[in-house]
Amino acid sequence: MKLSLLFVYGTLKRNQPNYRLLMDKESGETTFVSNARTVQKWPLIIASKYNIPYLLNKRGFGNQIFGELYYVNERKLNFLDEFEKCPQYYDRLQIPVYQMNENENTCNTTLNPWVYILSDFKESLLEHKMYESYDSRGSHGLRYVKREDQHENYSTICDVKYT
Ligand code: PCA
Repeated sequence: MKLSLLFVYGTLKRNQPNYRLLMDKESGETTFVSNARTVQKWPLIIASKYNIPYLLNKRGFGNQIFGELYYVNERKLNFLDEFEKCPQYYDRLQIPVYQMNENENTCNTTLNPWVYILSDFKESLLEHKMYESYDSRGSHGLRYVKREDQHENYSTICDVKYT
């Protein structure tokens, strides 16, 4: 069985709104590996009318991002690609991350997990506040609008991407 390593930084993290979809056995298998932090800086912003977190494909801007590493099987990866509308919306790229140990220290081991990232984004998104870690209930007050509550006929794509 082929397993892929995935770095999640947004709503798929533990205690975040879409975590149950990551863990749901119905759509495939997921195993937690460790916490992790990106080796390079990336812009992590919250945008669109639904307050969605995005990692923008502009390396060297923003912060080294904290997230979580999981092994997922092919079924789960296909499910998540569909959920994240990849590749129409997000791209899935491999980027280097440092693994973190139980004491939250970064280790020297670098891995190259997959990550959902936004390319062809509107330049104005770079003016948004950039975070180093995402929490839907953070002091920013930008509450994530659950997928069920997002209007089906409205495409967030036009909010954030050049199409
Ligand atoms: N879900 C994916 C990408 C952004 C999001 O909300 C994640 O948590 O990594």
